[in-house]
Amino acid sequence: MPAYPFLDCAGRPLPTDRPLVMAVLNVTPDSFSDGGRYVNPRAALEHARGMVAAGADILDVGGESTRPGAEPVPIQEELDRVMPVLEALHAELDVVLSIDTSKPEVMQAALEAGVGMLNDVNGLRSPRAMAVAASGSAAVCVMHMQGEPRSMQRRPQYGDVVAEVAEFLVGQAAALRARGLPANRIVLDPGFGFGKTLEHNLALFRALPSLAALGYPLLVGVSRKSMIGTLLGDRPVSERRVGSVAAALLAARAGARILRVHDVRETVDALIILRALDIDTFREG
Ligand code: HH2
Repeated sequence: MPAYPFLDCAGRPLPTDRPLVMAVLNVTPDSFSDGGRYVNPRAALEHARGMVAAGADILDVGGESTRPGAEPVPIQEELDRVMPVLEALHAELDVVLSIDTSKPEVMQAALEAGVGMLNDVNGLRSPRAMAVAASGSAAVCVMHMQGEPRSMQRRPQYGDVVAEVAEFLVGQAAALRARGLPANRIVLDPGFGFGKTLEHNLALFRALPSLAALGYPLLVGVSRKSMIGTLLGDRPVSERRVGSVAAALLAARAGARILRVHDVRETVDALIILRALDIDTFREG
């Protein structure tokens, strides 16, 4: 567990002593679960309002799908997708905004538009991304990915997946600290489904308590992903909601502090029940 009581998202504190809900808002034509639905800024804003009303703590806006096989999007196209939405959200909603991007140019523009978190599926591996992260005051989510979206699911291979993912995350966190980021602006994420087979994902999920003990809040994103579909007997994306909420609850119980989800109301409800009934996770003292 982190040794500090809050995460600093560009001056906005978020508590780290309870699981927070990060709502997914993809303004892309091709995301695996909500692609094409919120490309229009008005539709995106409407959906965002609903997710905030349902209890989202963070809105994670993405303009480039990272699903397996996805092709990269040019910088200007990604900016054109996300900036109008970020600006409208910032003007209207009282919630921490996160930008889901690996491009330093998009990070920079999003910081200027007031985002409180940079969420990089590439784990700040680009030195320019790291420099942008260090120049702002937003929190940073370092996610592990083996390879790149276009080819990452072809043949993922590890000796010891848990050890290798942990080593990468701790190393990137140390690099950010060396550039002056305080610990309370860093979040770690093992990156479920990013260059991982089902067995790799299961090993990482079972290791969540040890990953949560690395000294930074842990983010877990399994919502509607293929690991849920496979475990349920190859269910289509539209029928993975209950499985996703169940996995989010187990992640919370294992120490995850940010749950990245599509189904906000359902996840918030489940967390309320967990808090009320689960003496192990929420024992005082
Ligand atoms: N998963 C996705 C995208 N961004 N960021 C973090 N930190 N952790 C994740 O697990 C994660 C992420 C993929 O999900 P989604 O955004 O729904 O799909 P797509 O990449 O197709 O837009």
